[in-house]
Amino acid sequence: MKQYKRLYARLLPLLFALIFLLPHSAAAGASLNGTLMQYFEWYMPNDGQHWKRLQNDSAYLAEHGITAVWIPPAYKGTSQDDVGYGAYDLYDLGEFHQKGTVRTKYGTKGELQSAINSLHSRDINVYGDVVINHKGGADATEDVTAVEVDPADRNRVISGEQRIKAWTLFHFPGRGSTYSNFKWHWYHFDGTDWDESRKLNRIYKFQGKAWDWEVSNENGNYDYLMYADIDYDHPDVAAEIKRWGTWYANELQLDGFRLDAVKHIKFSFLRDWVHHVREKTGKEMFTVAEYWQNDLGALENYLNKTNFNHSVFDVPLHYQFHAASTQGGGYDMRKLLNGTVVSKHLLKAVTFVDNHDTQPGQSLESTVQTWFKPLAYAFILTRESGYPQVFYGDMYGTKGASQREIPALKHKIEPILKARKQYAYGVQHDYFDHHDIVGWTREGDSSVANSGLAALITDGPGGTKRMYVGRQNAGETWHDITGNRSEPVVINSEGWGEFHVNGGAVSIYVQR
Ligand SMILES: [Ca+2]
Ligand SMILES: [Ca+2]
Ligand SMILES: [Ca+2]
Repeated sequence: MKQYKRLYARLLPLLFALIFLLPHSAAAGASLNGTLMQYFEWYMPNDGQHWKRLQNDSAYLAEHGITAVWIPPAYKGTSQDDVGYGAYDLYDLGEFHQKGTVRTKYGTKGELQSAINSLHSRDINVYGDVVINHKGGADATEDVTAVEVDPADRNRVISGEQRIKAWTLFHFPGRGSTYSNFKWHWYHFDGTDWDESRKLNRIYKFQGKAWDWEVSNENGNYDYLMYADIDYDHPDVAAEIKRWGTWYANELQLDGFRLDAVKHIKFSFLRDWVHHVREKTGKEMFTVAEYWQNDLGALENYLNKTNFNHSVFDVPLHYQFHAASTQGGGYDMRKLLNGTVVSKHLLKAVTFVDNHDTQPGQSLESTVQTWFKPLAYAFILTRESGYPQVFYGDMYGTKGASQREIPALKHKIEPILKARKQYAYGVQHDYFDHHDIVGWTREGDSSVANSGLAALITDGPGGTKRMYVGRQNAGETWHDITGNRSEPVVINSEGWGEFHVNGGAVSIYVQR
């Protein structure tokens, strides 16, 4: 009875979410598995060709089961080659001559709209990146009274009041008042980290301002990250950013969002913002937040404070993959799910292997080693829980200067994407029973012909595992879709098979 109640408690929210919330669901086998792709890496060339690249790739993406893409910040940054996180003008999507350029690093607004039309025509959703913690590249400085705070404890003031010249005036001379007549002044921000008059890099808090709360409590209060930090206690600011969110969604016909740097933004505002844009657009607007902390407790607190109205990236799972890939087989593979979002909030986790911040040379560098990537992708793409994301840099390689770049792994990932699209359906059985070789199976769903699979991964030597794939698959002959093992496996009359995997590798058996 206790078991039953627990199962019921687990299934009820699942059922609710499948019916009302899940954009990527395999609900009742009626639709195919959803797969998200982060369509950029940090070192994309500043050639203005990226929106065209995306458009030209849309047929390939659809064919390989990509059902949504997260595009990089589409608005004007501090300069033409800004990746987009130094957001200058949220209303300039590559349309106005500002910061010395009309186009962004990725192209023009027209090219972006054309790419989105092409994606939509292939039923691929588009999620916009939302950079609303700060603004960079101000048009002019203003004289502001400020105090310095301790970088390690931002609640602690460590100087008297002083007059500084802060880069806080944004009047957008190239755009004027098109789309919005809002002009930004120092009083729309809480602080900055540069005094132009003394050329000093400190953390300055402006007179009369309080750091927003609740945000991450790292460094006492982690409201401040970079540039001019937007003050969400200011009602005009909150109203403007909500208005912008609706405009952004409508202007680009977006289907969802990726929220940048949320641990530095007032949680209650983010909750209200997501709610507001959904209400105004009348669309579901699937949303995933980047709360970068390897700590399930912090992520759960964020989910709670935002009423579970959007998802988070599964940062702890990324760090498990990273650990497994760097321990030369010494990692205990039974621990892969320990402390992860997907193990506890299966419908709120966007699972991923690497991204533009964890790739070599970047701020949160913790790149999963190349040999382990196919194992990690098999893990996120063929299991039932989580909304998986594929990284552009893993598919096509990264292009930084370092010798440690990620090579293009598309030939290794494609069969796993195929396994997800065609076979990863139905009841799951787990075999997390060995420190090296772990496995899982999917029984398949009658609504997806020939579906069902058996997957094994090992961080150590190869070996075999006996796993159950369902009596309905008895007598079938299954093959390893990755090509790593060539011998077929016959499913016995009880629905079991004896599956093989090579050392440090993955095998995914399906009925071909
Ligand atoms: Ca504030
Ligand atoms: Ca902030
Ligand atoms: Ca091991």
